[in-house]
Amino acid sequence: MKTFDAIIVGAGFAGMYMLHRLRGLGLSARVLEAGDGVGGTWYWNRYPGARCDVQSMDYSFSFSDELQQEWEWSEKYATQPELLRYANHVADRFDLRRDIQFGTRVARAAYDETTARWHIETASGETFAARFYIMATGCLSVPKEIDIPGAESFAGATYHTADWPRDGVDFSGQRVAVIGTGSSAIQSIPIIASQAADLTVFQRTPAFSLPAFNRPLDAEEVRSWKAHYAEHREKSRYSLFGVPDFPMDKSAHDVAPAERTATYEAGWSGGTLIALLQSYNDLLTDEAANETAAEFVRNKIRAIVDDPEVAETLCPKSFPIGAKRLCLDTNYYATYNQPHVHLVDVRKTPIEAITPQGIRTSDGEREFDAIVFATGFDAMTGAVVNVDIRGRDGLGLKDKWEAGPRTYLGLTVAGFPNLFLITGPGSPSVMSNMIISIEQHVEWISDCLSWMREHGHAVIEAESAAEDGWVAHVNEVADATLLPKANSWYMGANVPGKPRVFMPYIGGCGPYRQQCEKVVAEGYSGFRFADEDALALPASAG
Ligand code: N01
Repeated sequence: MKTFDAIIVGAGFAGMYMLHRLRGLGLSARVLEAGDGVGGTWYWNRYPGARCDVQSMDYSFSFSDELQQEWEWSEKYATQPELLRYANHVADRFDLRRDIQFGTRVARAAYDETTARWHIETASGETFAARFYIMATGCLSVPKEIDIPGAESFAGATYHTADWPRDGVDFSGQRVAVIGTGSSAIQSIPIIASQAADLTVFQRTPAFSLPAFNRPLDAEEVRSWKAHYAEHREKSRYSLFGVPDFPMDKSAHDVAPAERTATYEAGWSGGTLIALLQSYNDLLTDEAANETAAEFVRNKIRAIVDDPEVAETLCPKSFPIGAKRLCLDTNYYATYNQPHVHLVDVRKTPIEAITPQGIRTSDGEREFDAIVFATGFDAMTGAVVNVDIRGRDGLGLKDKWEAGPRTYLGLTVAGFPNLFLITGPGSPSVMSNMIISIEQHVEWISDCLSWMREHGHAVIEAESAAEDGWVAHVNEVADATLLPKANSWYMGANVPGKPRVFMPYIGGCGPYRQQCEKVVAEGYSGFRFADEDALALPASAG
């Protein structure tokens, strides 16, 4: 058995930065990564058109000024290959690879109370022991199971956007089906349409998508951005979504319709996820206000798509705008104006089965050469509970989370000493620029470990009462918004049988960061500690 101070699972942005920080503390750490390269999301999601939807200049590490000054992004929204190059550059620049073990999937992790150590076992039976066990496994890393009968019977090629072939796929001359219309589909459909002889999109729920207005970055813009990086990053850290906020001092009801439309037009033209949503301060809390923005976007869809029936099918009407993740696209709606692109509304004509030749819906069978599943992920909890994690008294994390994830600050779990989650459920994570949230969590964890060392503590565990309070707060904040109204993956609603609980923290990156800072200022309130010479934790106060 190999022994380290910390085992980190995952070599995406979170795992890489965690390793860098732990090294800075003089701790020994090993990263275990299932893939054979760094990059996490950007290692796996290689589908055509994959890009970040937070601007590249924001969607990058801020912890090293040298790094952010030297790296050159070529476009407003970087492509997957460029993001993967960036991840590799970070790994090389900080000499991370020597502590990353690739091709290693963690299967089990159990806490041993007598030694206060985690015992970790990989799928191939290799074992490790570590004082600290850190899950840096990402929020969208386990593809949802294909729940359509007959999927395995299809005679043609099948692809999942989240597990795309390395060498790419050329759909030239093929009849292609895409199932799903979330962000992955919306980014890939225009590119697949440009290759395929015929493309049919099977849509269950239309998504709201805004234009990215992607473009190359010009040198002057980059120079100016870099000159003000420090100030910009600080604004991002204390913002709602991890990028500087737009001022929101008015309700959508406070202005005349013409002014509102002009404001939405400016938001639409901004080419970002939040410009339109932050037009007014009540778009995510007031249904009537939200409807004004939703209808503005529907009218845009109606103006872009030539066939009124197709346009209406593409218009989302079953949930408030912003309650499911907004998408950002390049030519998505206009793609449906091409004669070889077809849309099937599977709410009207449900998919009955995948057959050897194609897809059968209630109105007949269509034949395909290839099917692309863009059907999403077992989000936020999937990758964590995929590992059999056992805390005190053999308690399984999967069992503890049976009715929905429970964490303190999205960082720790009562009953699981010395376990940390990076961007876990109950933290802003997917509601924010992930990199900003990753940095905040990694820094909080490394500062905590440093503080524990100074105070002679070997074990940290969240109090049950603190966890209960945090879970109640996460729910209360979510319930004050419109977000729980949608059947979204935020709610676990996309995975049959998954508990319906709003998983991320919607209170905003800045307010969340302040709460984490307050916990530290109060001497890590809500946590209890045990020292090296008395490893058993005192009884929980909760
Ligand atoms: O997955 P999704 P995704 N039959 O869950 C449909 C991030 N991301 O991979 O809504 C028919 O959004 C499903 O329908 P419904 C981003 O946070 C970021 O696209 O469940 N349809 C839906 O339309 C994003 O939100 C970027 O009714 C079925 C689609 O499949 C998250 O990842 C790019 C079905 C799944 O959409 C997930 O996005 C890509 C079935 N049986 C992703 N099962 C960036 O730009 C599912 N669907 C950074």
